[in-house]
Amino acid sequence: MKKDKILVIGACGQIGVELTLALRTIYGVENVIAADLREPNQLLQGSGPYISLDVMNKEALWELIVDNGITQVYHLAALLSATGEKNPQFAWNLNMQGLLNVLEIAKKEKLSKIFWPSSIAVFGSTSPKQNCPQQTIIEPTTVYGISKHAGEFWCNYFFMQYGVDVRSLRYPGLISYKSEPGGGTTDYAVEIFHHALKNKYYECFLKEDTYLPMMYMPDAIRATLELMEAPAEKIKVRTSYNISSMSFSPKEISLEIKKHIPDFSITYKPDYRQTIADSWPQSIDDSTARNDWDWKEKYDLATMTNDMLKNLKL
Ligand code: NAD
Ligand code: AKB
Repeated sequence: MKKDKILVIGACGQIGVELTLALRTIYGVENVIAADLREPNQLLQGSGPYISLDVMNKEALWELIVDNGITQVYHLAALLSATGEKNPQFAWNLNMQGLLNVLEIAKKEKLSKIFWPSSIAVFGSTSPKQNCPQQTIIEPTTVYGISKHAGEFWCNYFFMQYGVDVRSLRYPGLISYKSEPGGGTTDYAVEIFHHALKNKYYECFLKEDTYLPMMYMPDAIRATLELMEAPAEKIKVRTSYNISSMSFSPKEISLEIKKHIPDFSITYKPDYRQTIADSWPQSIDDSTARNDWDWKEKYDLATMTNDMLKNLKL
């Protein structure tokens, strides 16, 4: 069993639940503290230590880190793209100040490693739509994207100036069955499965031909763990790595679901999230991650759909 003591902030969210459980199998249950504003998620209840924490309270965060001998932090707490647009000032404050609190404490306490996720939302409508490269024009138009773009440069700054070993991935839209998504533009790709199984019908808030980069949660968790395990000299990008596995539209995923549920139907009623989706790339070039630390996905649209339906039916 590995020796580090880990804090996961935002542990009750879509990624946090699965990441906390995965980290506990590697580092031991008692060595991974889950922290969040919310009550512990059902899957986390009784599975290990949980602490109620507001990441904006820097003193409380600092005390928690020192008192528990924390050596690594996975900082996941944020407002996502759709909810961010409803309260831009709040989203900016949480997404920026939360990260700066973590980075400042990491520097002062010489923590060994920090993980902070960025997003494909850093890209805007002036970035290439297809195979969007690691380095390109980046002009985000959502407050979420602006905060992720600024956050990437803060991570790079703390690495360059103070040697904080902070690592990051630009996750695509993540699809999972263990925990609910938390207010993003790509959430339709999770909702569609629940509605297909419950009602055999889904009204999608994006147009049928809206292609977006997506990834199944087991691949995202593995990418995170592999990035964090990689020797420091292999991590050449200290802003955030592009990672990719699949890209599809609402129409394509609905056709894939129909292979399993033949009478499933879908209609389209685009809302404000269409504008956000239209500003993002349709697919991502992640060759830098593949070259630097050997990233490779396991799931495509067909295998992800099969696994989602199988697990949601249980
Ligand atoms: P989520 O909304 O499901 O979870 C975020 C968690 O943070 C929630 O449990 C929430 O209660 C908690 N939180 C909010 N404010 C807090 C605070 N002040 N203090 C402590 N906890 C607080 O989000 P997620 O989908 O799990 O995303 C986690 C991270 O990954 C975010 O930074 C997000 O931007 C990034 N990301 C997610 C996706 C995705 O598709 N899920 C894609 C790209 C990037
Ligand atoms: C969102 O849609 O906001 C997230 C993301 C891609 O960052 N899923």
